[in-house]
Amino acid sequence: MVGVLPSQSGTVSRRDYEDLVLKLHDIQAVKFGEFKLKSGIMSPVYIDLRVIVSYPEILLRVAEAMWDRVRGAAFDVMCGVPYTALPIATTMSLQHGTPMLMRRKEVKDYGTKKAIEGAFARGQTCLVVEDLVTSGMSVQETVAPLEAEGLRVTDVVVLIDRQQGGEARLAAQGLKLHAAFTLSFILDTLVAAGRVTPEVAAATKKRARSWPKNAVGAELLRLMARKQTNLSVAADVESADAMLALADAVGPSICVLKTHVDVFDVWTPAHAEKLQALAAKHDFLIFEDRKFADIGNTVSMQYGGGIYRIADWSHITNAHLVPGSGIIDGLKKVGAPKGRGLLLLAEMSSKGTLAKGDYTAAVAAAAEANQDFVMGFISVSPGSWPAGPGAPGLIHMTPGVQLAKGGDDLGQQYNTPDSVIGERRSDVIIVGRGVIAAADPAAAAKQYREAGWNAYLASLQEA
Ligand code: S5P
Repeated sequence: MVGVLPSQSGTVSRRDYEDLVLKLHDIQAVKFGEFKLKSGIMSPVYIDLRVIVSYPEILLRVAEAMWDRVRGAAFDVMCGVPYTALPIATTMSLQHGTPMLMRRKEVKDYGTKKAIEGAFARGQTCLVVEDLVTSGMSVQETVAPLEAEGLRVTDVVVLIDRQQGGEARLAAQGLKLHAAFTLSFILDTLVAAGRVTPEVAAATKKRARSWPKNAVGAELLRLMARKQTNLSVAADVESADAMLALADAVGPSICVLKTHVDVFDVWTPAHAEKLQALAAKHDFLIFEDRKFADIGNTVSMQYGGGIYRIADWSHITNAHLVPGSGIIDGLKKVGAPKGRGLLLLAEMSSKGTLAKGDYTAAVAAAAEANQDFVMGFISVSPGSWPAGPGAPGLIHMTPGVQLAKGGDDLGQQYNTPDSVIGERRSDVIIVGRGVIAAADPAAAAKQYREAGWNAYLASLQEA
């Protein structure tokens, strides 16, 4: 095998790791940029490892640095998380002769449902190879189909651990994380090389801790940034089939599809599967707007079971805090092991809502205390909350949005995307009839996406 990295007693030295950090910085796989939340948070380190494929020597070093970290772990096959980690896994496979598998990002079709490609036997152990771990969510999306095929997964190797809860989250599932680098190591190395000031590095480490603690919240922010949309469409249409058709039509424009599946006369696991496939195809998250409102024990049954089995397919759901914080515990018991996120209703868009003042403040406090599972709020005017818009890292999603201010005859009140995102300081607009009642919902979604995202970018510049 090619000894690409200078090594002492067969291992990669600290110097080699530092050198590799500088090379990754040279090719801008690691750079500084900003992506802010309304509450003032940003992710100043921008890591995009896709560029590595253009630098074969660096790709080889990356693969060797990761291989070095999993020395001692036992595995029969390896599976790269699509897409960025695939060339890395391939390089590791070629260098060390360990066979590789591939997970399909979109399951091919509903007929064959082949999620894992390659030759393997049930009971074999599979190493998962990923470029970056933030919260651990995308790793989990790869582990699940591997385990469904009867493979054992015990170890995960990544190039960079962003140190935002991924290691603990994976450990809770019995997975050991091996990282070539932590974000702190990268920052320390860049400071030592004079490429980043100690002040920026310190601020970066501090800010990194304000990234959403809930995995779905973190994923939503990444998704918004890569897809350039803060539009959620409320798919309040007449049937599950119509909802699926709408999801396919507006999918390219949205970050979240919001559903009320209890308004359909038929809902089957096949509908849920098709919706999940559309979410993978178009890169959006699913939000079943169930508005739970019972004691913890009851909501855990309603969320995990029944006809709808919401926790099985919906990344996000929401709840009222009327029963007290036991409702969060009850939902978390079911949702946390499945990697789900919860929004708390802090305010409502409807006329005469009782969710205001002290109630809203109590919801903000409960969300802050439960950020591992609570990813944010349904809110209307977080910018005017007396104590500020809630803990940093929590996301605001706001319904009651149309291009013109107004309402319906049942109490709904509409504000414009500019008002909701600019003045009221929310993050995501939720639009139902503005899109679905339009003659061309796909075109309307494009329009709302543009209005929402422009308002978002404009308000970040002011912040
Ligand atoms: O306060 C609220 C909270 C929610 S989640 N007001 C709302 O309107 N919603 C939901 O947002 C509501 O259930 C519906 O699905 C959507 C608004 O739809 P539209 O047609 O009025 O835009």
